[in-house]
Amino acid sequence: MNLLFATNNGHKIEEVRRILGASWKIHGLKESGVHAELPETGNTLMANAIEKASFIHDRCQQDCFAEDSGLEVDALHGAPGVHTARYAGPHADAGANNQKLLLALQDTPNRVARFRAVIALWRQGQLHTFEGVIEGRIALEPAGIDGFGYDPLFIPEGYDHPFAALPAEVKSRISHRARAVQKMAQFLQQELAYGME
Ligand code: ITT
Repeated sequence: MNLLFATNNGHKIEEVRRILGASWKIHGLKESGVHAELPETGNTLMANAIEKASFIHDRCQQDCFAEDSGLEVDALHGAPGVHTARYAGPHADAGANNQKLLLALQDTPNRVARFRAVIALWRQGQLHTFEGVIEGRIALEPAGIDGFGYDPLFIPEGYDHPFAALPAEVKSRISHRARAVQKMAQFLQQELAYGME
């Protein structure tokens, strides 16, 4: 199945391809010739996912999905949440974001956090949403080189190392993104199965 993924984040595309396997053809915006800044003006991940998917759906007149994700830290009352990408400033890179997070938690024994992803899918004129969550905690210092964003700091529940230091296969199976994508894939597979009856 071919799917247009309304994102400019190459790491997300790579991960979704790994999660879904070769029978799904995931096309990012740039490789589809769509050069667009995606609007993200909402106050929730859901609102932003819908805004991004709808923006590309309107513009390209074709089925597509978008994903908005964020890190929620209990000791920071759910921050950075919807501001996760820009936690240390509008053009902050992952290193600056990670440093700011470590600083914010430096005197805090409570390291509990979770990643949440919301997918909005436009399919045959209808909007569908899917959510995935992974519980975990924030490490005391960064480790590992895989992944992106906060992966050097986020230790998923049941593991002793952050995503960036775990095999990519683990993240593809249990991450917030994996859980949301698996729900979307199940929905599309069911839809295809009904369509073939
Ligand atoms: P698009 O809007 O183009 O999809 P983006 O990077 O701006 O790309 P988001 O607005 O959803 O995406 O920002 C989510 C941020 O949350 C992302 O930039 C990372 O900093 C962080 N993040 C999300 N998922 C992550 C993951 O699996 N591992 C590490 N950090 C993650």
